[in-house]
Amino acid sequence: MSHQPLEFERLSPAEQQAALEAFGGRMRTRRSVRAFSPEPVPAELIAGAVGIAGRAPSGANQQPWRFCAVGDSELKRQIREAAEAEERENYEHRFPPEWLQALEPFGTGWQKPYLEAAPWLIVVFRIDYGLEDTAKVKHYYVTESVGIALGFLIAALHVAGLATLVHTPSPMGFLGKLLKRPANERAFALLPVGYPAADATVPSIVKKPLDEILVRY
Ligand code: IYR
Repeated sequence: MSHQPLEFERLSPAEQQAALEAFGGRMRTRRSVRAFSPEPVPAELIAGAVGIAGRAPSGANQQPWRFCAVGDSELKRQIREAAEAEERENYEHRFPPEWLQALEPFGTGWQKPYLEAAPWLIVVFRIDYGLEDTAKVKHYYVTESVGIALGFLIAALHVAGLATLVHTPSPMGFLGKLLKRPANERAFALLPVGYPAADATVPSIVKKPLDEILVRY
């Protein structure tokens, strides 16, 4: 593969500080939202955010991700129905008591009305192997790569003034079926995207302080 000179914007210390403060200030207000307004969101905003997610680094630059943006009401209804069937099983039978206890403060349950209320659902798929020229090509670091892209996506949507929730109904096999994805794509996360409902509430959580998450050597 040919190499080319790196384009790199060198910032002054003041610019570096200002950039972190601006982005940090925006990111500090990000919350996972579980109550959405049906207010529409232009498809271009979703496309713009997915374009940013696609800039994420990935193992061997294989970009092992697919983003399916679902705005169709009937498809959203089918996704909600299938997700609720799995989640009902989880909450009523599959989750061990410790897990239910960990979720209790968040007030989550098997009902997922946000899957129909939000104007968009972005379903993120991981592509475990390539199917170029019909031969299977192994992909490397798929979990890490798709996780990084998902982080970019959530940040991009937030700075664009949109609310998201990372929802992982489990198991998620129904998403590949409903969206008719090929066998090499496996659902990784499901993100309702839109504006929060006017009466949305969020749990009063705290993020760990810096000195607890950063160890300096
Ligand atoms: N995926 C389930 C349960 C759930 C799990 C965790 I970890 C959460 O932080 C929240 C929910 C659901 O969406 O209800």
